[in-house]
Amino acid sequence: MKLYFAPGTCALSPHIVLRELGLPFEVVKVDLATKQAADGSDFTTVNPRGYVPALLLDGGEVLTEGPAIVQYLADLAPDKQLAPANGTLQRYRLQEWLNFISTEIHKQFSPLFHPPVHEAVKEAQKVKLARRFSEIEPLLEKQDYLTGSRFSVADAYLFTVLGWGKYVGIDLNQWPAVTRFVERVAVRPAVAEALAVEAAAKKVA
Ligand SMILES: N[C@@H](CCC(=O)N[C@@H](CS)C(=O)NCC(=O)O)C(=O)O
Repeated sequence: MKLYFAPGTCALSPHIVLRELGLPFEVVKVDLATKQAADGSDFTTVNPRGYVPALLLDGGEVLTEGPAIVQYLADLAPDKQLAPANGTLQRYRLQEWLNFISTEIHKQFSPLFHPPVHEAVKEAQKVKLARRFSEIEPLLEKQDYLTGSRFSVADAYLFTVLGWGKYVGIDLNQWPAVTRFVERVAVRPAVAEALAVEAAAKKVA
């Protein structure tokens, strides 16, 4: 499998999951400005929407959309228990979290990264995000991970988006349990590895 990614983006979530699962894969860096991939391909031929992550499967099919990719990966190695079994209420709880992170956190961050967006809009986005972090705080005071005591693909995604606070002036220290969550996830060996690979890729032009 090949994971098309750009350092520091939402593609970190499936990158972490691939490493947590110990699956064989390659990472291919994409220049999001030019849509050129480091393997020489025009990334828009891989994902016509032009955004990462995209996962090229061994059979040649391409899977896109982070929440779908991480569930596909988790189901390749069910023994690692990064997602509850399909059809169970717990699996829908996981999907509830993935959708919440995608729509209520990830996409609420997006305008903050666009310079033309008016400051007042950015401030309103930050208020929305703060409300979401305040909702998660009491849960993470009670339990280590979103779905309980076990790390899941939703935690990889939450960790990824929480990492963006520092770039847009959101100080996560206002939410101590959320901050501890980030610290707890950051030291997982697979996560540290993914972060190191992405940091190295960022330095290469
Ligand atoms: N709906 C997509 C959104 C992916 C997305 O927002 N990717 C961003 C990076 S976090 C991106 O590649 N943006 C560049 C672009 O849209 O041109 C998903 O959940 O996977």
